[in-house]
Amino acid sequence: MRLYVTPASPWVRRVVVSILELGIRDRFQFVQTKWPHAWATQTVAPNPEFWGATPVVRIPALATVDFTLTDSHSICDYLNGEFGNFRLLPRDGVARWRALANISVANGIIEAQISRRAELLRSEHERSNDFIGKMQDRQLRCFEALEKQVPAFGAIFDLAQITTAVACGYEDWRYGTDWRAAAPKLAAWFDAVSKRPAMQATRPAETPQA
Ligand SMILES: N[C@@H](CCC(=O)N[C@@H](CS)C(=O)NCC(=O)O)C(=O)O
Repeated sequence: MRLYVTPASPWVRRVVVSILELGIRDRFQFVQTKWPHAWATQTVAPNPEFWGATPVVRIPALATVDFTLTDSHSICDYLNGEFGNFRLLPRDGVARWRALANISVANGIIEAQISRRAELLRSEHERSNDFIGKMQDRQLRCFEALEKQVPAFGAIFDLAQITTAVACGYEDWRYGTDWRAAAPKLAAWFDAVSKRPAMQATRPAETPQA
């Protein structure tokens, strides 16, 4: 299976951490994609093979022999069901809905982080500081909400924890450490889980330019 990736993407990171945590790295060929900064506002063609693999042209995308999954949610669902015996996310029941509640908040952070990044890549005269402020406010509210959930985090580094850790890691890397004052328990938890080999192996780095 071919997984299209870049080292900067938090959406890619939640998939790759899931793969490493499940111990199934050898089943995947990682295909690096390159992106010019113009991706934020223009249609760009990172790689002809990738363009052919998905009409969405976003990463991550996973091409299997039978089908292509074109977002991190469906890929994580596939990994969890096909290879994880539902270890990353319970198949059903209240534990599933509780996990999805945290996942949706952590996803809200990542969506805001990436929207803000795209806005910051616009030229200064096009950029909306109101929009950037709105995304920052959302990120902070969501970090504060996850802070309240930390005491209930379980022993398994599941998809809710993986997605939360990826949101924390992207924030530290791209936007700095202000969130830590608003969410000190979350920050301490993140520092502990960051030592896991899967987190160490996927530390964010700038996307190669096309
Ligand atoms: N909801 C999607 C979001 C994927 C996404 O936005 N990926 C970004 C990189 S972090 C991307 O490929 N952006 C390129 C573009 O929008 O043209 C997922 O969960 O995979």
